[in-house]
Amino acid sequence: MSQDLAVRLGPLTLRHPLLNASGTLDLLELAETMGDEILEDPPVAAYVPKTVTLAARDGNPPPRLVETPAGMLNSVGLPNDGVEAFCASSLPRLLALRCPIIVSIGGFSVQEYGAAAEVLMASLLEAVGSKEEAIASRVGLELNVSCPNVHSGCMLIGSDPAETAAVVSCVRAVWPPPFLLAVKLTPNVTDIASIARAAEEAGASAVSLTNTFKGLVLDRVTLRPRLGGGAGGLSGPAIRPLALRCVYEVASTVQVPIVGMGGAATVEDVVEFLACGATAVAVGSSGLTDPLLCARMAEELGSELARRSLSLRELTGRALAG
Ligand code: RRO
Repeated sequence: MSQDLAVRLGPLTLRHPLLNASGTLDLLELAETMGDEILEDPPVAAYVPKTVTLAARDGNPPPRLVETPAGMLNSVGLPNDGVEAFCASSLPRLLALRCPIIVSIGGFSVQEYGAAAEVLMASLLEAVGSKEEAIASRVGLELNVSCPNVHSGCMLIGSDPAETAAVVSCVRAVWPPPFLLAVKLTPNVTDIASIARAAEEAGASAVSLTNTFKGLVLDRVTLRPRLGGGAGGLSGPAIRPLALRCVYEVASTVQVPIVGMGGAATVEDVVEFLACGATAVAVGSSGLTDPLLCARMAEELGSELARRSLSLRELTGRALAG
């Protein structure tokens, strides 16, 4: 990697633009099979753990995943042990990673997001000490207002500009600037750019997009939904052109940095997201089968930029008019 590939997401410096999408890479689990070296040299430039909620959840009934042409459909349903358990068990190990972390929180009301962010901030202040700058350069927050697999909150909040703004304002009261506050947007709306604008105006310092597209797969024998949860969220290469369009439209609308995602599986895909205005690119489904993919694509990105005689800065946003 000869080029300088470092990018900034607010106060976080990423050594290259590749990270994981929440819920598709469990670094602590990977360390159990691959050894603790993976934590000392993580394959991602920032690590985003699976979304946590204020209260523990069991998630949706199985089956939770089904393959589709060039993709997969999931209805996992946000299983997690709750934010307090996350702060007690995972957070201390994640803070020792050699890369920033972006904690993802979900919720079922505006107040729940605020309460979860407050628990996280209190734990961080206790773990790292009261030096806010020390935390701000290492830990960001992503508000998942886009999980398609629960019946209230989350995506229903993120489908409405006013509700999205209310969540951002509520969380900003306990997670103030300069802390990174990214909002993860759903593509299951008529006008994603208007949601991004609402998030930015309410104080978000980044947006990540897109979460999965709502879809349905039937069992062709029983003609019933294949997934235990019924419908689900579609991801993988099948959604890449759809996600790219969203990134392109949002990049034409907001000033805050964008984490682009949706079916990126090769360095050429990464180049496209960057050209559409993404500052960083997250890998989701493709990382499930190849957890080291981000590291490899970061290496390849250096060569790809050299081949095109472009710097990362020159590539970023190249597809946008003007
Ligand atoms: O857990 C899930 O079912 C899930 C989540 Br939180 C999300 O953000 N996106 C998705 O496709 N599935």
